[in-house]
Amino acid sequence: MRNEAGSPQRCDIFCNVIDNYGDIGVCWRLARQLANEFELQVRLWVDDLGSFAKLCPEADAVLDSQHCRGVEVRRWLDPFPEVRPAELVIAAFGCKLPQSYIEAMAAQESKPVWINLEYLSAEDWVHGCHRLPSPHPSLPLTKYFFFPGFTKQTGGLLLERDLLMRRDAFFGNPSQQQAYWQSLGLAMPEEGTLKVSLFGYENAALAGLFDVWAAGAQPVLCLVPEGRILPQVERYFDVVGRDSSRRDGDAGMNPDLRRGNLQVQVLPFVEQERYDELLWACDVNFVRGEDSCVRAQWAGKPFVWQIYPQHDAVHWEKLQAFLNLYSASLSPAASEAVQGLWREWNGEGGAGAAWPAYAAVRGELDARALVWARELAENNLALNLLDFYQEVGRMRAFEIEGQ
Ligand code: TRH
Repeated sequence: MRNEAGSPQRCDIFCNVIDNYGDIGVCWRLARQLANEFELQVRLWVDDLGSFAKLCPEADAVLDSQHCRGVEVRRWLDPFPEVRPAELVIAAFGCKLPQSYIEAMAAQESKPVWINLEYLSAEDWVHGCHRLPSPHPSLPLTKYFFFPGFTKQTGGLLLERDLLMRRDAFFGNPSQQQAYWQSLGLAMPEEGTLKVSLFGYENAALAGLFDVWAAGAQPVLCLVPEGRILPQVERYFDVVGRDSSRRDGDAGMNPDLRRGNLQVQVLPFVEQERYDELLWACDVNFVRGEDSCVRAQWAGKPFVWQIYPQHDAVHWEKLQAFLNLYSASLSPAASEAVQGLWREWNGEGGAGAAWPAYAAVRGELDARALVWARELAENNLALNLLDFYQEVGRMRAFEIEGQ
């Protein structure tokens, strides 16, 4: 908790949902953290409450205004209602704020600090753009670019105050782990079973990887949260249409999907706070997009990232930039294994061929993942945002004094 002099009291976060759950996922996480850890009054403006309700099932997607977990959640309507802007205004992922809201910001005697919170990238150019000001062309307002990232020259990553403590408590408590598996309707997996979570987009490499796991010597339990990759999983096991009673979320009604040494269990999409437990409970996590990728890093377990594909293929540069950073302190064998599997999983070709080399270096990856999480934890996005808010306040005071 910190509500010091110079800290904002109120924050407006604007979220325009483009696709999937990443945009709202990041905004919802940040909103909760600012409200619950830093005691800000947070209003989250969302244009797609249906997506929001997937992450926060207690939300009612038909309401224009509601309170969830300490956050005021508002439908982003057009025309936009007349409201008093907050002192801290966050436009997520470059979304365009309503003109009337911008004018209301400009009309405030003390101008809000307007932040453009950008997408996560490990590319070097981010260092030069983080915290850059962009003065409004006609109004007395400045917008600042704020880049999350993995190095000290960036805004860091979203990390709740108690997350790593809760994770370590889970790791150290077999009965908590057992309760978790029971909550999935599963027995605690036997010693020696490789537990994998698999959250992904459609992926041409899936069947090949499943084949390798099915034919391998080690039993693999693969947990697949319902979502875009599910139809492929069903095709692999030839269950399409056979189980017409299955509804989204009815994981318990899924047939037992097995081939060779591979068992697949489909899971319901859970509320956002509960997704971490799945990552903690597994040995290797396949993740996608932005937010689940960050959560996999906090889990301190080896992970495989399916990056959000972009039309102009710029995502390959993003992927490589992260791989360079992540594998810098790995042995050559581990670095090559990680790069091989990640490239394969992102569609470079091959299907499952890279798995054996990856499995062979898992011990090293396990150790590295924990250290990596500890290192990243030193750069906390929410704290950095609030520090930046104060810094802008000091800069403004200095400018006024100098006039
Ligand atoms: O859903 P995504 O593919 O979102 C993407 C990316 O963010 C991408 O960068 C962006 O450009 C694009 O959307 C528009 O993947 P992501 O970011 O991992 O978001 C998924 C969210 O869903 C994350 O907050 C975790 C959450 N989640 C749950 O709450 N419950 C679940 O059961 C699962 C599997 C995920």
